[in-house]
Amino acid sequence: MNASFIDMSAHAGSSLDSLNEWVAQVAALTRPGAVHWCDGSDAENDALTAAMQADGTLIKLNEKTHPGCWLHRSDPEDVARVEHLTFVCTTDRDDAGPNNHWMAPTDAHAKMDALFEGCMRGRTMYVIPYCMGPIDSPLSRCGVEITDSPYVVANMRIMTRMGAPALARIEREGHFVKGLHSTGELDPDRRFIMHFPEELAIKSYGSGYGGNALLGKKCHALRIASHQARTEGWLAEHMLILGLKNPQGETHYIAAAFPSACGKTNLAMLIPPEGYLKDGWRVTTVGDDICWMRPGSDGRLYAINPEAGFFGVAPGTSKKSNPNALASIQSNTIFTNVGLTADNQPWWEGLDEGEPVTDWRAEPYDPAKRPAAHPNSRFTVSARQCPSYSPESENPAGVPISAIVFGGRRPSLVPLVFEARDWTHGVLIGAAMGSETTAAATGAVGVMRRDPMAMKPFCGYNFADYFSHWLDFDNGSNKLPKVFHVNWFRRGEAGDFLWPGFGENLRVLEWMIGRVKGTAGAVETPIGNLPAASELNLAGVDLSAEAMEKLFGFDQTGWRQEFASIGEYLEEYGPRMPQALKDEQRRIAAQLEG
Ligand code: OXD
Ligand code: MN
Repeated sequence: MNASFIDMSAHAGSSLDSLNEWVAQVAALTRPGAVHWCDGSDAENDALTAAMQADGTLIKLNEKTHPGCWLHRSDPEDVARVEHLTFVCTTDRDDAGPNNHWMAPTDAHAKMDALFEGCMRGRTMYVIPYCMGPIDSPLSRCGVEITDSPYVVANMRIMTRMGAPALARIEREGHFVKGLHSTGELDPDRRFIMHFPEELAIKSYGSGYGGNALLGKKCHALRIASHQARTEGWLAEHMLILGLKNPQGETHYIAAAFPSACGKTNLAMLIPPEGYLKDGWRVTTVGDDICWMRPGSDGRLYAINPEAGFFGVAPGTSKKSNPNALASIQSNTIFTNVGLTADNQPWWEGLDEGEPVTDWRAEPYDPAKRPAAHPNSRFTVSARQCPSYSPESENPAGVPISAIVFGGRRPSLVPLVFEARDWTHGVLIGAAMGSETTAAATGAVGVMRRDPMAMKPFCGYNFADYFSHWLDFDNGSNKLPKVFHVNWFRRGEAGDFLWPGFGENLRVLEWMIGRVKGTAGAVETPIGNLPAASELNLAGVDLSAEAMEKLFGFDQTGWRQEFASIGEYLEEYGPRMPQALKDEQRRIAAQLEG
């Protein structure tokens, strides 16, 4: 081992003892050639990127059009999250619940340690201290990821507050989430993502893909944090956070949960339609993927975005769908698995300009063979580069949430928007969420599945307990947000999308804030409150009669079947499922019979 890389003395004798001890244990197991403690500095990043450029891990993009941008091509078999290889390892299997793959912690440790044994020989082991959330926020939590991937280091530097300030906080607090990662051989048969919520620990082997390897993100900020949040009385959610400023100058914050690759980044960065812009409406972005929230002293829920960057899906990002994202990724961005133009610019399907000549597998572009960009190709960029970035992202107190929105890809049945009658009904709406699967995880795309609160791949414990935890927030003293459900993806008979989406979604947000303030009307139905036709501003939107009927109508027969299926789904969780949720389902199912 190259001792010159090891600077343990700097951390000796302090409350970092447990960190030093763990690092030493991991080094003894994995046998790296060198150990490097990451400080997050520019100099460190420059040295790492230069080394990655030299060995081909990173390819420099056109410096004139995309200064500071890089392309990384992953192993073709390692392009997405692997839900079938992701485990929650609790002592009692029921604590992980039917929503998770489970393995006994001792078995999981033995399996992983056998994989990690000697796996970093000849490689550098990086120790990455990071903070999820503003460095001085009581809502934030710290972790340390040990990895042998410099690509992971470079991405973690963008996605988290990484380096010296995080290490100082860990030293103060004396505790942190332990994440151990190795890319291993990138062999899908030797790939596992294991979570040990009771130990606040993660072990990930065999993948370099973001959701499997950037352990601060899905593994820590959702799976481990959801467990921590339950024990500490807060919520860790798969939600964007946006600020909506109205012409009166009031800003309302909205948190919205959609499954992976269903438009969270687009909604978080929405640019209002022309008329709304003129009137003074603005959207600011606090987060695009993860939201940690807890009740403040006034009983409202206050939210932070634990992340510092965006790991967004590239395909489909365009001037029409998301001009703010496009502007964000013109510089200092790591692109993963996109195509290239002749002059070395990144290219993906849906981009307004340019032509691909090389595809994501470094082969000449041939549309008959494969798309230029992998459908789950990504950009990693600092949130501060986004034109709609909200300085409130750094507020240690978080932002007060006025509305929570649930939504999924539902080609049929589900109208454009409806509002929950109360919190319990809102929790049921979240629990019953369904959506078509996307390329963000390996497996078939376009298959309908229940994805409660968009947390199916991310909840670190039994969904039945998770729903109970949500219900507990309604304790008589909290002033909880209003809850809504949206569906931007309703299709007509011809298969076309009926709602224009993107910037036009502001019209729906406007109605929600009207409901929060008590100024907008609604029609009551068994499934919730729908906007009265006159209450949603549709001026300038050209909707067919079919679209009007499907987007704003309520199909009682279809919903009767849907509620029967929701009832069956809740039953799958057995006696742990909270009675209040089952009662709510039965009450609405009975109304639908009428
Ligand atoms: C993501 C995902 O990368 O949900 O955010 O897969
Ligand atoms: Mn996500």
